[in-house]
Amino acid sequence: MTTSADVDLDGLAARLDEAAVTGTPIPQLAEVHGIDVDAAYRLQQALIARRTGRGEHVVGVKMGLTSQAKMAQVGVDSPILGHLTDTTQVPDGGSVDITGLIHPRVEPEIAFLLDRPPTPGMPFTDAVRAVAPALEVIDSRYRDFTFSLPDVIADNTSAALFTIGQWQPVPDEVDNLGVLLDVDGHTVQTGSTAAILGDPRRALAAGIALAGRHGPALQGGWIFLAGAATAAVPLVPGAHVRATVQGLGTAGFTTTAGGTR
Ligand code: 0L1
Ligand code: MG
Repeated sequence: MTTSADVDLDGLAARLDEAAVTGTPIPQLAEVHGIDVDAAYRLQQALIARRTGRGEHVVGVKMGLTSQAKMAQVGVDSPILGHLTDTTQVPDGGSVDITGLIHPRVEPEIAFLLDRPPTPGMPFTDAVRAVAPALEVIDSRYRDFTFSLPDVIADNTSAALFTIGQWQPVPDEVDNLGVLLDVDGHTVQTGSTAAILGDPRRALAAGIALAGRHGPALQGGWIFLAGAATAAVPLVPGAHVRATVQGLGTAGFTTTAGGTR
């Protein structure tokens, strides 16, 4: 097996990028190429550099695998950090064509609007300007939605699409808000923000630590998607999807098999 020092990270980033662009799943990369967690974050940076080179802009970051339900669903047990870009944001109430995705799933989340570059130990209300309900669509570029920890990190933590509801003033408590995921008017998942590392503020602290170690440098005005409050559910065209977070309102979109956002 080659070591990560020998690996062509740009070449592997190109394979992951092409898988996403063409909607074609690929075999896992990490074990065969000796990619460890550190190299996987460098590979993720190379992938994002390809996309920003095409004109995408990074608008924030996302935490992944922040709940026991999600960790159990994919068999990986460590929180991870990915990038959010402008072209993957679906407006609240908008519609989005998902036919180019491979095996999309959707999950309800809570989002923070960063007020300034956060530092370790900064009080939550200094770091965060506003809070919103959110939806994330994840779509692993690997066959059968199976991967190791380095694989999923390299694949930008399966990030595909996201929607942010109306930003709200930071509430006194964010650690035990009820969360619903509705599809076509039926509640398909229920949870609590407590499922997000026990308290989504811990997800921010974990994200600050991961960003400090692996990048990117977090910026004021960026979105911080803190993680899912429930397991993710498969997403099909023609679905009306809505997340509700207690006291914060809703975020929603409709999926199509054609048309634009
Ligand atoms: O946002 C997430 O929690 C997803 C992280 C990657 C694991 C997955 O694809 O389910
Ligand atoms: Mg997520």
